[in-house]
Amino acid sequence: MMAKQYQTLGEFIIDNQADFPYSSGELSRLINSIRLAAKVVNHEVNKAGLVDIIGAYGETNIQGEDQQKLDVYANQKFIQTLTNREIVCGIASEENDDFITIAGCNNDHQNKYVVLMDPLDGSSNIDVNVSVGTIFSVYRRVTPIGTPVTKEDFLQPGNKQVAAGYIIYGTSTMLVYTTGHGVNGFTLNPALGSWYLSHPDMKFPKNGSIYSINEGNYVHFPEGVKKYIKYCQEEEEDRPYTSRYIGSMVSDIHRNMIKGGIFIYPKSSKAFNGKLRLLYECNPMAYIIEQAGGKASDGFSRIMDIQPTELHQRAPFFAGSKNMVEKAEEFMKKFQ
Ligand code: P6P
Repeated sequence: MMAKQYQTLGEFIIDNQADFPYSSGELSRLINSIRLAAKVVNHEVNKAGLVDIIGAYGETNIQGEDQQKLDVYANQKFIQTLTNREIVCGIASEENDDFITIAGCNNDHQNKYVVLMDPLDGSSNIDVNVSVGTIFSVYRRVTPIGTPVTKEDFLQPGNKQVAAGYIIYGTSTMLVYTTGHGVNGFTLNPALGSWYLSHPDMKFPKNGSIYSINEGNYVHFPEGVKKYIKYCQEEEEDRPYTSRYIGSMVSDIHRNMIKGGIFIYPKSSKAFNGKLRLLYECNPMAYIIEQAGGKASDGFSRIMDIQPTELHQRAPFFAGSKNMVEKAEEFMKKFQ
């Protein structure tokens, strides 16, 4: 029997050029550059245990977190690929204190997109062989083309994103992204170096029975979160739910998008605005989740409507199946 023929990412981009309105092909070239860098990073992630590339790099990033060598490697690869292909005019990364200006070969700043990224999210899991991910977010610049980018180009609310996606380096490597016309998932065939449309038109189940939260922080949670956790654990209706927490947000949310569920990283007495970064973790994941029919909030209002003030600011994050997020928001609004 003939093996099922899957469309490749390249074919998909050509067939869906209309997804990139007003784009002179830059956005599709941007997605192409992401997939190239992802293949290179995937190769290193998959052999991390074999070469001396794991373990702390001896530096700490702006978050005060030990930089794993793969963090640094992934950051360099994505920046290099986006820079070399003359596609973007600026990049902001979790691993860089400030944004990077890219002038283009004629030093003319003619490119119109900026990219914000977490090059290797969940990197503390690298040494224990748990899946990690890359997260990226794309905006049109808001300052005049032809001038160097400013912080204003990066401090845009998530509702202005033109594209967002993640790569999950798991049992298989997948690229999942949206350009505002739904969400599609591509699986890498490492033998061929090709990405295949394995998950067309992904939809976030409206309901689910998985809740993902680090319950080790329970005593530090707001009352509303504590009440919601107890609600998930009660023997009522379709509950108790199943608790699943990988500690790698891309993996937790990817699983929940396939099976249904809610992911919560709330504020706490230990982390007043939560831990996750608004610009390059919450917003891109929220864009994907909403495009797939799910919901993403800070427990009270839409995460993508927050007007950012700082590049590395954090936000509480409640994301996933629409009905589950709305139930959690009920508890937050009632108990704070
Ligand atoms: P905790 C990984 O470092 C990360 O940024 C997310 O991917 C993950 O969801 C979260 O932190 C885990 O944090 O405090 O539960 O270990």
